[in-house]
Parts: sequence; C-alpha cells; structure tokens
Amino acid sequence: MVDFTLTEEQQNLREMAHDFAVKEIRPVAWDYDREGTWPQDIIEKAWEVGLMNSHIPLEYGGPGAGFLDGCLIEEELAWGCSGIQTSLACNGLASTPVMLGGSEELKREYLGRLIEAPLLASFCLTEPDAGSDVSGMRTTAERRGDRYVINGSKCFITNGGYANWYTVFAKTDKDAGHRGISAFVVPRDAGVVVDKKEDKLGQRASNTATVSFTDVEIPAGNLLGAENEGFKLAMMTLDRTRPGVAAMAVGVARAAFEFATNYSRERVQFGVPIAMHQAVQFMIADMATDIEAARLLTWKSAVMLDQGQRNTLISAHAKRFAADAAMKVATDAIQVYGGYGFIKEFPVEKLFRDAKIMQLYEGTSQIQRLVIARETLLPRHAQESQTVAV
Ligand code: COS
Repeated sequence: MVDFTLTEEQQNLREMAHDFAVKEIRPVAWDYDREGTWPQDIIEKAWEVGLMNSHIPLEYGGPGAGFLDGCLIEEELAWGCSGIQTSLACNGLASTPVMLGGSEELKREYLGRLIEAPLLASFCLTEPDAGSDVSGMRTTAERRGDRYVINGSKCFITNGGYANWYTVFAKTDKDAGHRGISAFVVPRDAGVVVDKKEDKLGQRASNTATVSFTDVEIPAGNLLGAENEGFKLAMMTLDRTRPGVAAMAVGVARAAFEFATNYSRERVQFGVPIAMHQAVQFMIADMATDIEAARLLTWKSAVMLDQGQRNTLISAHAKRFAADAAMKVATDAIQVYGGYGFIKEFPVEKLFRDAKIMQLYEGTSQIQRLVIARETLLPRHAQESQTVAV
C-alpha cells in the first residue's frame, strides 16, 4: 500500500519546525541575509528544542529520527530561511560518514559532542581543483605509526569557520584514483586553520569557508571505514543527505510560491488583481505542480532510506528535480512581482539568490543527471553498497 499520510508524531514535528521558522527564523532572515550575520542565536535555540541532529541514533543520545522526519524539518526551516537552515543541517552531512564507518569509540565521542552542546561539524570533501571530480583531490593523509598526518586544503566548507570537528577526505594512496581516498574525523584543535570566509550570492547567513591542514596529526583510530574506502563512504553519505537538500529546495520554492500567490491577489493591473489574468495563473499553476512533484520525489527518496533500501537513483532524481524546481519557482515568483521582484525591498529576490545554490551544492544538477543516467543504464543491485568495511 502507498500511503502519503504522516503519522501524528510526524505532523507534530512538522508543526513544531514550522512554528520555529515563523517565530525564530523569518523575523530576522532578510536582515541576516543582508548583513551576512552568523545565526549563532538561532543555532542555540534550534539545538535546545531538538531541531538539530535529528538523525543521531538514540544509542548515542540523539533523537534517532528517520530520514522522512528529517525532510519534514528541513522543508519547514528552509521555508524560514535556507541559509540559516543550511547551517542547522550541516551536522547531518558531517556526521553521516561517522555513523556509517566510525568505530564505537569515535561515534560516542564525536556524535556525543553534538548532542551535549550546540556544536557544529563540517564535511570536507571539495577542493579548489576537485569539485564534481572527487577523485581528483590532492589533500593527503600519511600513516606514521599510530597516527595519520594530514596536509591540504578544502574549500566551500559549510560551517567551516565554526566547526568543532571535521570529516575530512584525503588521499592515502595518491596513485589509486577513487580507490586511494580515505575519510577521517579531525578535531579542530588538532590544528585546523580557517583561511577564508566566502562572500556569497545567496544563503548569506550560512558560513562557507576554506580550511587547511598543515601536518595535522590525528590518531589512526580516527579513520572512518577501512583505508581507501573513503570515496564509497562519500557517495553513500551523499545518497543519504541529498533528500534533505531536496527538502530544503522544496521549502525555498514554497516560500517563493506563497509570496507570489499573495502578491498576485493584491496587485491590481488592468483593473483587476493580476491573479485574474491567465498569464499569471499559468505561472502559479506550474509552480504548484513543481512543488508537489518535488516533494513527492523527496519523500520517496527518504522513505527508501527509512526502509533500508539503496536510494542512489531516486535521491539524484529528488535533488535534481527539487533544485531545478526551486530555481524556476523563485525566478517565476520575481516575474509575478514584475519590476518590484527585482528590488531588495521585496522578499523574492533573496529566495532567487538562495535557490541558486541548490543546483550546485551536494552535487550539481549536471552531476545528478550523470548519476541518473548511470543508474538507469547500468543499474546496481538495490541492496549493493549499503555498508562499508570497517
Ligand atoms: N554508493 C556506494 N558506492 C558508490 C556509489 C554510491 N552511491 N556511487 C559510486 N559508488 C562506487 C562505485 O560502485 C565504484 O566502486 P568500485 O571502486 O568498486 O568500482 C566507485 O564508487 C566509483 O564509482 P564511479 O565510477 O561512479 O565514480 P566516478 O569517479 O565516475 O564519479 C560521481 C562519480 C561523478 C557521481 C561522483 O564523483 C560525484 O558524486 N561527484 C559529485 C560530488 C559532490 O556532490 N560534491 C559536492 C560537494 S559535497 S557537499
């Protein structure tokens, strides 16, 4: 049976996240965007009420919520402000490799830190010359006795300037391409240096930084999964986090759609509200369909994870479709506002800027298409690669 009804618990969770977005995020979102204000106050409040780290299992002190539950939260908070929500959600990205490949000791220590205090963690995969092409990374981790020594630099790191610890991908075998990458937990106090904070087009309240590692030594036990299994760990992580990005894209699209529909009811041209003109109605109709379809794909990609199924294909469908939908809906929302949509005094230009990153981070829309084409032409077994060697 296919049933799209949320449980009472899920409905309550969604309502709670929505209330939080209305009371704590929306009132400051446009100011924080303008100034590029770091939302420390909101992070602390969200952590306090349990809207962060929803994915951390009960055994490590977390709420142990499912992937669909996480998507419900992500859509609502991103409806409030996707920049702020990106900062709130990033712990999920950083801690997924720990949950998938960390030793018991690592999980207790590092997942525990996120539960005990409103701390942040970052996921360090991208480098200046290795974005879509993950295996082109140059950061190295050299084994010396019971330590690894890390050297290199990572860019576009969400929350990089504020993280307490980092999940870092590095080459342990420089000549082995994707089979020479390993993943590690690196505490900030091991010597991580934050080099640069980016000044961005959108999601300006989130922190995006370059972090570098110069002879940063960590215990060998901080390796996640087996040595040289890091690429797979990164891919498995992205399969699990792309539904959340898709949910955020739905949240941004919904926000733009609501502003546009309300405005179309008020703005009078040719003697009637512009909502009476079919040209505008068709734009509103297309926005509504895109949002509905994007949410269905998002939920499907999350439910598959909750059912323990491999979701690589659907996750890429969801991320690609929802990101492109958010961009289109935000663009059309400006169109509905006409010239006013282009002015910073009105709300939709922020959403247009925020939507753009959805097509870029956690895999561009082109990378999602590449994954979709591969999974369609050369499908992998549904249960394949659900675990990593530790
Ligand atoms: N789950 C588990 N294993 C996976 C996997 C997945 N979703 N996708 C690929 N793999 C495995 C493959 O099975 C293959 O294993 P073997 O070494 O046993 O052959 C290996 O990983 C390599 O796979 P593939 O040949 O598909 O890798 P490519 O180098 O061609 O690259 C893309 C694959 C381009 C899809 C990948 O590099 C990617 O996702 N890039 C985008 C990265 C990204 O999203 N960056 C954003 C920054 S992170 S916020």
